[in-house]
Amino acid sequence: TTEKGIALVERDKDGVDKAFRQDVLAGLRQQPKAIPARWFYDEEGSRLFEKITQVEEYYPTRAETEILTARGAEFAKLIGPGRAVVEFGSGSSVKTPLLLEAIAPAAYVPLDISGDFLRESAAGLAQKFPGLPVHPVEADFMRRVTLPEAVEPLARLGFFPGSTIGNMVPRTAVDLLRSMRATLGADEGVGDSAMLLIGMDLVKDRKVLEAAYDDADGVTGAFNKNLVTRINRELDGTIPADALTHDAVWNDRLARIEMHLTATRDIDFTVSGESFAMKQGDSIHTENSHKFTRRSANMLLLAGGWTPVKRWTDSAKRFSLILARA
Ligand code: AVJ
Repeated sequence: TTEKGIALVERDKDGVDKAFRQDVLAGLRQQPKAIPARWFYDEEGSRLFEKITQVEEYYPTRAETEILTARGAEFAKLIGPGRAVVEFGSGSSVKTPLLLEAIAPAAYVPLDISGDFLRESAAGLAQKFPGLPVHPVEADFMRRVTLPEAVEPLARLGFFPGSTIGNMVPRTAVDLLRSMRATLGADEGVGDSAMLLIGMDLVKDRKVLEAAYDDADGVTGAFNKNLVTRINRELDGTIPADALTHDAVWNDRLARIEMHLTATRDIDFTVSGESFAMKQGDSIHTENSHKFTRRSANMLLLAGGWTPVKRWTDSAKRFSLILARA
């Protein structure tokens, strides 16, 4: 954790996030080229993602919200009241209140690397739940996080909705699940009872999946291409956006949707003064979104140190929400 007001993000003298520059340059040097999906979410990227959640073809947000709305009584019974809810990533406006309303927690601890998102979501939640202590922590939840002293005596529930775990390759996902165990204090006193409620999207017809990541209105395409705009603006890039097209393809061997930016002609460009080239048909791999079966989801959780307790799906069986215990 950091002290209040101290930014976690390290910046160059020109104000650019050092990790962003490093990830982009390293990713463009690779063959095939790949940039981590976390860099989509600048202000415009976050706005476009919100827009994606309302697109007809993009079902995950609606499906998960349906589960959270319908299963409140079951959450209450299995999780119980009085816990500290630790959300990995700042709460979205809709999902978190549904959970908090259902289980009557004793505290809410949103964790996020972005202080801005954190303050926004904490303020919104505090307003909706006037009696609930909210303790935002600015931290990188990929590592173990020390929770605020005030929640030390409380049993914990980790909350990780959205199938964000699906954006990680299995090795990284397992590392994260283990970090969550450590953050929630599993194996030490009160943490013995730690639980995790996690959203995981399901394997389905490839046409449905590909449409969800390549909607007819081009919102997801704009989201993907915004990464180029961000690189050109923040890293002094000359990538010709008009020569890159949005692709979303199901990789059946690895059970994931992959998003790419594919060159429609041979191009040369520079980023932060470094030169790069792409041949027509070469791509920059910008995102993986892994999809799970009941068994693959359970196996991933078990590998990360979590025992599945109960699983819910939406009525169309598109998305799963899984409760696990440490
Ligand atoms: C951030 C995991 C919810 O993989 O579905 C949506 C991001 N990318 N459309 C996902 C995303 C393209 C998304 N999550």
